[in-house]
Amino acid sequence: MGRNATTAAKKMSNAETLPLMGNEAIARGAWEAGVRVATAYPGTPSTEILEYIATFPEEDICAQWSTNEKVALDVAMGASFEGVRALAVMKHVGLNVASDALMSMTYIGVNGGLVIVVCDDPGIHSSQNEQDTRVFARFAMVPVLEPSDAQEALAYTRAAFDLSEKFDTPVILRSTTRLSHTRSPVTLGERMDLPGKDFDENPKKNVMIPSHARIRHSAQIEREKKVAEFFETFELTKWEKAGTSVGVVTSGISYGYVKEVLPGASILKLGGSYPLPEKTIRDFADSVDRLIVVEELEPAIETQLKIWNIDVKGKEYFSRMGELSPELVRDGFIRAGILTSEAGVADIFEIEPTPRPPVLCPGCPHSSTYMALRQVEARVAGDIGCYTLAAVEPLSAIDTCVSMGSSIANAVGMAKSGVETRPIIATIGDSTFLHAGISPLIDAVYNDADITVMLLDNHIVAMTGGQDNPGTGKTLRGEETHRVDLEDVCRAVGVKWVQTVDSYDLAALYKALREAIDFKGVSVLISDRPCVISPVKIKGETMTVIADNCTACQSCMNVGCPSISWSDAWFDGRHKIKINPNTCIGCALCPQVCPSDAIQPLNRFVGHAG
Ligand SMILES: Cc1ncc(C[n+]2csc(CCOP(=O)(O)OP(=O)(O)O)c2C)c(N)n1
Repeated sequence: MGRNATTAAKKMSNAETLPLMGNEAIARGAWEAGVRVATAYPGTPSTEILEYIATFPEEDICAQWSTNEKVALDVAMGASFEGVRALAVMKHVGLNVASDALMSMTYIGVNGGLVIVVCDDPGIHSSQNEQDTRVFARFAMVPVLEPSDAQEALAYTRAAFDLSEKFDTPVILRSTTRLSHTRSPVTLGERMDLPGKDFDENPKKNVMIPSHARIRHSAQIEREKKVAEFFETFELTKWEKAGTSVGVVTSGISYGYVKEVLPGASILKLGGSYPLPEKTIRDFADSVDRLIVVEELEPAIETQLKIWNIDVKGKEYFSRMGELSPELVRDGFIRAGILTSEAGVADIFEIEPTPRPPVLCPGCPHSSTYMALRQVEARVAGDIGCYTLAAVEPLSAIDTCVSMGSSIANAVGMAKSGVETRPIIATIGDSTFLHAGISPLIDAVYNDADITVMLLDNHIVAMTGGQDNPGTGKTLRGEETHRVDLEDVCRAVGVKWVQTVDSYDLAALYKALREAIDFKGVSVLISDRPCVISPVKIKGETMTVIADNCTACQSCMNVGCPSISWSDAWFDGRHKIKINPNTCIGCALCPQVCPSDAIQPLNRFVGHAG
C-alpha cells in the first residue's frame, strides 16, 4: 500500500461489517484492544498492518516504522514497561533479527500487554526462506495464536492482548501470506478504554542479570504449564463433532482447507498452537478411530502429539514444504485412504498460471548500477531488496545473497579469505543499509578490508511497496523528520573514499566505480536516484528505436528493461529491437548503451503531443 495509504480506519468506523484483508483486521483488532504504541519494520506479507494502523488517529495510537525488527520489538517492550499495550509487527525472518530481545523478553514478561504479529510466508512468495514461527515460539516459550480468517484475525488480536496480560507473557499472533492478503467479512467492535498501569518497579523481573534470569527462567517454565492448562478450555479452540472414523487436528489457514475438502469430519481447531492442551487433544484422539494433523510447514503439532505417544499421522500425507491448498489437502487425504475418489469433494477451481519471471521496472535505477558492475568483473556479494533481481538474466550480476545486511560482512570475509583475485564489491539498498548494514561497515573499516560498497539509494523501501525509512526524512504518517545522510554515516564510521553519483549517468558511474575499486581499503559508492515508482513518478521523454539504425547488437537488452523487446525486423540473422512507448518512462539509460544511435526520443519523430 506504501505512501498511498487509504483512510481505511475512518471508513471502517462507520460500518459494522466490512470486507477486510487479514492484515486490516489485525490492525483493527490492535486498535480495538486499546494498543497505544505500534511498531514494525516492513516485510511482505506483514507490511500493510502498520500502514493501516497509521490511519487511526494519532491521539489513539503511536504508529512508527523502526529501523529493524529488533528495534521495533525493543520499542514495543519499552511501551509495555510503561504499562500500555504495545504491538510489534514483522515478517517471519524479522523474528530472527528480533530474537535476541525476544529471548530475554520472554523471561521478563510484560506490564502492558505485548503482542508480536509474525507473518509467515509458506511457499516463499517473497522471502529468502520459509521458516515456521511456531517452532521459534516453542524455543522462546511464547504462546502462539493462529487465526484462520479475517474475522478471527480481529478477534484473536484482541484475545492475544488479554492472554498477554493474564499470563505476563509476550504473545505471538501468527499469520501467513494467504490470511494476511485475503479479504472476508469482518464485524467490527469498539475500542477498549483502558486505564494506564504504573511502571512495575521490580528489578528482579525487569533487569536480566544472571541471578535474576535464573529465577525468571523457572517462572517462564511454570507459565508454560499454566497457559497450556488455560488452552484446555480456551474459547477460541473449537471441537467440531461429526463422524468417528477420522478426526483432524488443525489450526490457522489449514482449517479452511480441511472444512472445504472433508466437510463433516470431526475437527479439533486449535485457537492456540503453542503450548498445546494435552487433555483436550487426548480426549479428541480417543473419540475417533484415526487421528490426522493438517498443518502448514513444520510438524509442530504432530511432533508434540507423538512425544505424548498419541497415535497420529500428518506429514506422511501433507508436505512439510510450501503452502497448502484445498487441492493439496484433498490429495493428502486421498493418499491417506480417507478420500478414495474426488466424489463428494467440493469443486476445486484449478488454473495453471503462466510463469512470469520477476523483472526490474522500466527505468529502475538499479539496472544501470548493475550494468556498471558487470564491466568490472567483480565478485559481488548481494543483499535483499529489489536489486536482488539483478541476480537473474540479463543482468546476472550478483554472486551471493544471504539475509538483510549480509552483503558487506560477506565481502569482508571474501577479502580476508586471501583467495579472491577479483575486486570485491558489496551491493546494498538504502533501507537494508540502515537496517543491518552499518555495523558490518564499521567492521569493514575496523578490520581494514579492501572492499567497495555500492549503496543503492533509491530513497525508499521499494521491495515492500514504497515505505519511508530514516533516509527519506519522512515518518510512517508522512510527517517530515530528520533525514539521515548516508554519506555522513559512512564518513562518520571512518570510510575515507565516499562518492555519490547519479544512477542514470552511466559514464560517471563507470568512472567512479573504477576509482572506488582502485582505492585500497573500504570505499563507498552511492548510486543515487529515486525509485521510479515512488516518491515521485519520473517521466522523461519516451524513447523509440530508429529501425534503420538498429544493428541488432542487443546491447540495450542488457539493461534488463521490460519495455525493450525484439521486433519482427531482422539484421544479420538477429532480431532488431523495439520499445513499448506505453511503459517506457524515459529514463534514457538505453540510448547510453546503444552504439549506433538507434534509440532516440520518440517526440523528435512524431512531433509534440503537448
Ligand atoms: C529480516 C527481514 N526483514 C524484512 C524483509 C523484507 N524486505 C526485503 S528487502 C527489504 C528492504 C528493501 O529496501 P532497500 O534495501 O532500500 O532496497 P529497494 O527494494 O528499495 O531496492 C525488506 C524490508 C526481509 N527480507 N528480511
